[in-house]
Amino acid sequence: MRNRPIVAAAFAAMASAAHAADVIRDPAAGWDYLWYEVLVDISILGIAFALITAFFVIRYRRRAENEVGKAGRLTAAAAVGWTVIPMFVFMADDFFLAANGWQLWNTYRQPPANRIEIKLESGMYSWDYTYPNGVQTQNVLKVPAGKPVLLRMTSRDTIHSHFIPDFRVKEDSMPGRVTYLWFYPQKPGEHIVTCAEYCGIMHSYMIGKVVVVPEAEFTAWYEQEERKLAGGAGQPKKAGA
Ligand SMILES: [Cu+2]
Repeated sequence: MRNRPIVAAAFAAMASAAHAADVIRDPAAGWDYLWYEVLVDISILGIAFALITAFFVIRYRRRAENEVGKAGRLTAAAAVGWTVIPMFVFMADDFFLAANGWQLWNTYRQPPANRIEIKLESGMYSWDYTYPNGVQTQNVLKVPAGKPVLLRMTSRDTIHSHFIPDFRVKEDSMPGRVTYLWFYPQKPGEHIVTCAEYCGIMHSYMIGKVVVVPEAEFTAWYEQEERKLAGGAGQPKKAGA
């Protein structure tokens, strides 16, 4: 059945992280855990009900060609019991999962204070990012490892949905509204970005990537791009003069 110590430890960690603002907890682990929990629970319930059904099918099978069954009558108490007890078994598990999902969602909606904030404007068909220093990139979101990243998102045309499967985050971006998502890249690597809301005929080509690089490499790139931006087209001449 379930591994209770792991369950208890996971939720204790979530609860304590919610109170300690300086501790960054990766929500992705929490979503993975809940998904695993749902799979385990529906498997246990599914197997239990399949076994009970199989037992009844065998136990009450027709034994002779001309056998006619007779319906037994349940007492009122038995009828209520057969209805209420299985219902509570289901509902207890539903409430358990819903409560933990609610708690994790509320924790997730309070992004860490030391985040880097990047603006995203989505449009048919690209992801356009703007960094705090004004540097812009398209379809490539370069971020430093070890720092939470928050995207403030809007759209210039229709509804898109910025989905980064590896970080377990997905949020709609839409015209006239600012939405957000955040994730916590912890080590260098590349992660696919895809649009998860049908937005037009090129929807399936609306792909990008999150490129996570070491912090020093990110800072060097970031400052270099900032200098390019400040210098504009005239910069090489100035540098050579
Ligand atoms: Cu789209």
